[in-house]
Formats: sequence, structure tokens, C-alpha cells
Amino acid sequence: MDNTPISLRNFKATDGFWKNQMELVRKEVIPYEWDMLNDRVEGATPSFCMRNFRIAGKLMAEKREKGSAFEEPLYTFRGFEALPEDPEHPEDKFYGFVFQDSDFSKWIEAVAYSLMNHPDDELERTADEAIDIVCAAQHESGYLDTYYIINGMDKIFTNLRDYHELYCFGHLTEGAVAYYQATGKRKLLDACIRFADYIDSCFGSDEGKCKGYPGHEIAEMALVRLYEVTGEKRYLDLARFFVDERGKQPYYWDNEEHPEEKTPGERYQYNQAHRPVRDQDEAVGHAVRAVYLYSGMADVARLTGDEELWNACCRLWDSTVREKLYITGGIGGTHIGEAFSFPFDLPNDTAYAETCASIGLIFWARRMLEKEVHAKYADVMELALYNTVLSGMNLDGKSFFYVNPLEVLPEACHKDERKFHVKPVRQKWFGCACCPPNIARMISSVPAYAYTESEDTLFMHLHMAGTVTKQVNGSEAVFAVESGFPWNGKVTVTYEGEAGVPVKLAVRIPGWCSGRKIQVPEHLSGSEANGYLYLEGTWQKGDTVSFEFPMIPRFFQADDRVRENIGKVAVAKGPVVYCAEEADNGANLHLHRVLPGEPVSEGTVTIAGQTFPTIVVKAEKKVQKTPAEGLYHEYQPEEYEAAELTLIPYYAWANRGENEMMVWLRK
Ligand code: FUB
Ligand code: ZN
Repeated sequence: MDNTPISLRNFKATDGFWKNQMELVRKEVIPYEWDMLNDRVEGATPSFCMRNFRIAGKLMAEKREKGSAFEEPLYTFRGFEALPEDPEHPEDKFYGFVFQDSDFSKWIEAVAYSLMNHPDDELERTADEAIDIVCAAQHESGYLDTYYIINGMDKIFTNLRDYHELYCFGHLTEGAVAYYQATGKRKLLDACIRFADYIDSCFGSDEGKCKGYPGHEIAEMALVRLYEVTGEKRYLDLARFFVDERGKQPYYWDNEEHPEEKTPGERYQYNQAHRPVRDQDEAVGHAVRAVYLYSGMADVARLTGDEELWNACCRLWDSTVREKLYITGGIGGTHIGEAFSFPFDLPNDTAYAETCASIGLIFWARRMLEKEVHAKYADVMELALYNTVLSGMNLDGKSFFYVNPLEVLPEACHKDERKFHVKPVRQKWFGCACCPPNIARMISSVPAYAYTESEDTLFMHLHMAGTVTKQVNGSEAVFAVESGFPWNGKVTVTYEGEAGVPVKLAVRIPGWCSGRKIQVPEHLSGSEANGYLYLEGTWQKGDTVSFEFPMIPRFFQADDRVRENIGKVAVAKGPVVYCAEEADNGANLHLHRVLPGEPVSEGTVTIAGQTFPTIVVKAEKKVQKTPAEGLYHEYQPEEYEAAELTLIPYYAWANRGENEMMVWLRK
């Protein structure tokens, strides 16, 4: 057995922290998103998602009555943006982005995980009805993408670079597999299998087949998932084909008609198709695309034992983590192309750090872990999860960040065009609504990132409380985990399964902790490898292992090559990064300089009815001269007065209205 994520069914969450998040997604986010997908939220940008499926379903029904749906092409290009309704035929138009279908796919995936965590007949009924609407839109060939079904099937697969059909297929498949695993219902899965078979009949290395590949990756990892659930090797082969074809010269996309590339760099760098993936060693281009590709590469490398491909994954991992990762677990230094910038270019106030990109980074990290258990991957997974991913959602689950900056001056967001992408408060929804439903599927499946299992070992990557059941040679090992994460590092694991089950427990020792204390019953032995403590022996009911991973406030500085952060420090405690917000410290955060050598104190603050820990750091604040001395004046030693800065968890910022925020503080 490989090392794969645990089934959500084998995990009962008791974790105060994550259970709350998962419940928030179940009770607030999923119903809210369903209303959004049906354009029922007043004042929010309409989604058009289910509307498009309904229109496509109606067209398919009409065409079935008339005969072949390939007749009468309807194609007219309407651009990516939502257009005002055509007064003559409003009901027949596709609205929204070309990948609008994927909003449903992510939603159904979140629903699936939520049903596994918490069965809910009403939600399942709503999901089944939604699936009926989606499946009714499927073309008789198996093709299922409303943009082309509505606009004209004669143009399918003619713009693989930009038009996201294979992306929509990938998301639909991920959702379908999850829904099948949650409910045993095959309707959506069978629809995806038909779609996959259709794609497989069109693409591949056989003569006469199309040699194209997706402009926005995800189909690779989705096909692997479909392979794993069906056992059909063609899907793995197709995933590998897409991975291998990418970036080969002459470029496939040169034969498609495209607007000019807008992003600087080698041709097709934006899509990671500038050269074959095996020859790539720098994470480049659109950040979400990149990490979705690398996830698929890691999957294919694991399943095919392809070491060359795996080595490329490792080089790309190092490039991302050593040169292009924000301290908050965000990636994507520039809004131009929503992309990675050059190494060490990590601006704070113009950061992109898209929520989806950090989610994709987590997908990738877990896939790296599935092939190589090493704490360096889980450390990044944890960082991205507790900081940028959670920051993507308001504490009430009703509004969202797409971009996750590390420094905000609201006035600049409103008046400086270079920062228009940075919103000082979370938004109800977005015309391009990729992030909110991605957060929902991520959070509701978080136990599958916390724990993976191989034949005889349960791996605890994230210290998430709950009861985990693992089968070993037909016996049941059960571990009850209590955890103070992310606020304190006390973790206890009590064995509650059958006595003597030959199971190993591998617990990650977080990279941020030093001086941990671990107590293990005498009849168990422990050994350490790659940042994990492996415990084995004859487990007895009631055996308790206790860990204390000291979580203390720590000051960090960046590599000198991160020019933005020279002379600055950031503060983190355990996996949580902290920031200063105007609500606690008044305006003009930039006038402060913190004193990292001084002792800090800790307290609490209430934000939106919830209590959060604070770290209070000693600082000095520049005394401003009155009257002001003019825009420029001869240098004189500045005067500072004693001050303090109260820091809150980064992910909780912007829950008290528009205000300044800073992660990196001058020292
Ligand atoms: O292109 C589909 C999604 O929209 C991407 O993943 C996001 O970055 C946004 O551009
Ligand atoms: Zn997004």
C-alpha cells in the first residue's frame, strides 16, 4: 500500500480549532455558495454557474429532439466577462468566465467531504438535484462544458491554452470522485467517466490524436484520482501524456489562435509550458497553474516510479520554498499574470498570494509527502493552511479574500492603481470566484491532509485532534488524539484499538519547534527520520504518548535578497504568523520600530465575537513634529517614544472593518 490520505470516514474530528472551521463551512459557506451559484445573493456579483448548466441542459434536450447535437453550431465569441443580457434571447447565452462550471465542481466536492464528516439528508438532496441539472447538460459524446455546449460545439478543443475545458473537466472529476466516495452515488462519476473517455479518444500519443494539453492544469491530478477510484489505467496514461507533452517543441499552442502573451518571460512560461516539465527547475508563471501542475507531476511520478519526473518535482519544490514563498505560506509575488515573480521578489503591499495558490501548494505538499515522508513538506502545508488559506475567509464564512497581502494601507488600495488588486476587506463574491469554493473544499477535507497512511504506518502531519481508525492486517488500530494546535503545542495520543496490532505511528516534529518533550510508554520504541518520530511496539489499550512542542513567540528576518524586508522582522508563534493591525495600534503603523531583543507579553483580543491570542511586542514610535517639517528637511536624529505593538494572528485580520495591517515590521 502506498502512503495515501486517510478516508474522512476513518476520522472523527474533535479538534476545537478545525472542527469549528469545518462546521463553519458546513453551516455557512456551503449554503451561501449554493445561493451564489444560483445568483440569489443580493448585491454580490452574479455567478451564472447553475444558470449556464440549465441553459446547456435545455439546449441538449432540444437538440436530442432534433437529432445530432453536433449540427447547427452556435458559436459566437463573447469574451470572458459577464455581458449584459441580450434582450432578444437572454435565456440562450453563456455568462461569466469560461471556467464558470468549475464553481459547481468545487462546491460539490466540498459538499462531499462535508457529508462524510457530517451526514445531512437535506444537503445531499440539494446536491443530487444539482447533479441532475449538471448531467442533463452533458453532450451525447460525453463532452461536458457549458461554455462550448452553449456557444458551439464546433469550437471545442480549439483553444486549449486559454479556454479551460480540460480545467473544467479536472474540477468536475475531482468533485465527482469525492461525491461518489461520500455517497456511493455514481451519476456524476459516470458522467465524468464518459467525459474522460471522450477526452481520451481525442488526446494521446496514438497517431491522429490531438497532441495538446491543458492551458490551466488540474486535469493531470484529476485523472490520477479517477484512475485510483476506477483502476482504469488509461486515465493514468492520459495524465502522464498531458504532463509529458507540455512544453515540447514545436509548441502545440502555436497552432492555435491566441492573443499575444502579456506576461514577460519565455513563451508559454505563464502556463509552465516554456519547456518540457522534466527540464524545468524554477517555479514560474501563473502560481495556481504551477502548483496544480506540480501536484499532477508528483502524482504521476509516485504511481509510475518515474525518478526523472520526481527529481523535477524536487527542484521545483526547492525553487518555490527557498526563493518564492511568503512567510505566510502565500505564493505569487505579482498580480501581473497572477504569477510567481523572480527569485526573492516578495513585495508585501502589492503581493498577489492568491488563496487558491496556497491551496494548490497544500495539494502539492501532500503529494510530495505521499512519495517521500519528510517534514519539510508538511511544514509548508501547515504554514499555508493556518495563514494564507484561513486568511482567505472572513471569520463568519461570508466574505473572502482572493489576494492576501502582507501589508495594507486602505487608501492605497482605493487610489493607487498598482494596488487595485489588493482589497482592504473581504468581498462577498467575485466575478472570477475561484477562491471561495476552493477554500470550502480545502477546509472540509483537512483531515485528509493531517493524516496519511501506508500499509502499517499512520502518519500525523498536522496535529489535529480526533479519533483515527486504521486497518492493519484485518485488525483495527484506533488512536485518539488531543491537541492544543495551533495555540499550544501539547499533543497526546491514546491508543484505543485492539491490543498488539502491529501499527507504527509517525508523528511530525514541526520545523518551528526546538526543545520538544516526548513521553512514550516503555514497551514502545521510538526512532526519528526526516523530521518524524516513528513509534512502534506492542500497543496496548490506554497507551498514551504525550508531546510538548514548545510554541513561543519568535522573531524572524528574511534573506537579505528579499529587498522589501531588509531591516524588518515578522513574528510567529508555532505555525501561526502574527500581524499588526490598526484596530489595536492606531493608524500609521509605519512609524513604529519594534525591539526584537525585548521580552514580549501575551494576551487576548475579541474579534467578531471570538477570542484570539495576541503577542504584545515592545516598540518605539517616532515622535512627529508639529508643525510638520516639510516634505524634505535636513537630517536630524529622530525622536522616538516608548510604545508597544499588539499583534494578532494574520488570518484574523480585516474582520474589524478597513484598516492598516503589517506583517513585516521595521526594527
Ligand atoms: O483560471 C481559473 C482560475 O481563475 C485560476 O486558477 C485563478 O488564478 C483565476 O485566474
Ligand atoms: Zn482563486
